Amino acid sequence: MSDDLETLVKKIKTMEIRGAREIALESLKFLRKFCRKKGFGKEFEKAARKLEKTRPTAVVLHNCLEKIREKRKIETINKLLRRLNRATKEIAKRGSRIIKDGYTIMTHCHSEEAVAVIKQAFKEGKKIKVYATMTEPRDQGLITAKELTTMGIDTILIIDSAIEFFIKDVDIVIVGTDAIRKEGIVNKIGTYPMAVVAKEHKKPFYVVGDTLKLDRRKKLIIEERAVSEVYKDGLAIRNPAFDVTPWKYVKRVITEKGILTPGNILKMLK
Ligand code: RUB
Repeated sequence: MSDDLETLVKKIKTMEIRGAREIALESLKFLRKFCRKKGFGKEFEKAARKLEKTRPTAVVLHNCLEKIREKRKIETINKLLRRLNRATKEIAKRGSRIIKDGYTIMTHCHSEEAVAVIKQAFKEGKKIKVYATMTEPRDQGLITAKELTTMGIDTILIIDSAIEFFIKDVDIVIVGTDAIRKEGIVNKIGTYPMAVVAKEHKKPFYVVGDTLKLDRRKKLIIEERAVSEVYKDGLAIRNPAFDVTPWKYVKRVITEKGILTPGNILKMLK
C-alpha cells in the first residue's frame, strides 16, 4: 500500500494501479490510514478530491467518498472495503450462470469483475475459451490473457482490430465498466465498437459491474490521456481512454444484486 498521497496519485496516474475497482480499493485503504492519523476534516477532503480527480471517469471511488462524507468514520471505510469484496464474489457467482459449458467468450481490457465471472465459470468445471483484446494503447488485455492462461483457461490474445474476425466463434461478450450511466455503459475505449460488432452478429453483450458503479453525476467526464501513450512526437494525436456504449447494445448488466435489464438499471439511476 502507498504511504503518501503523492505516491498513490502517481501510481494511479501511471496506471500501476488501474481498473475502477482496484483504484477505489487502494484509495480507500490509503484513506483509512490517512484518517486514522489526520481525521476526516479539511485535509481528508483535499486528499479525497485529489484522488477522485486522478481517474475521473471511474465513478466507484466517487460513490464511496460520498458515503464517507455522509458518515465520517473509519468503520464506514471498512464497511465499503468489505462490501466491494463481497460484491465481486457475488457477481462472480451470479455471472457464471450465464456462461454455459463449451462457451467461447470475448472480453476487452482488464476488468477484475469481468475476469472474476470468467474464472468462476472455469472453477465450476465449465470448458470455456476466451478471446481477449490487446486494448491499445496500454495493452491491459495482456493482463487478462496472462491471468486467464495462468489459471489454465484456453485464452487467445487478439489485436483490437480483429474483433470482427473472431466474433463469429464467440457465444457471448463480457466486459467490465467504469460507470453505469443513463447514456449507457462507460468502459475502456473500444468497448462500443465491440458491442456494435456483437449486435451485428447477434451475439449477446453483457456488462459486469457492482452497483457502486451507478453514476448519477450530472456531467460525463471522458478522461483523455497523454498522447505519448499513442506515439512519441510530431503528430496531432487524441487519446480518449473510455467510450459510452448505448443501452440498445446491452443485453444485461451482471451486478451483485442480480442480472439486470437496461430498464431495471435506468430505473435505479433515477
Ligand atoms: C479499465 C477498464 C475496466 C473497468 C472495470 O480501464 O476499462 O474495464 O475499469 O474494471 P483502465 P474493474 O485500465 O484505464 O483503468 O472491473 O476492475 O473495476
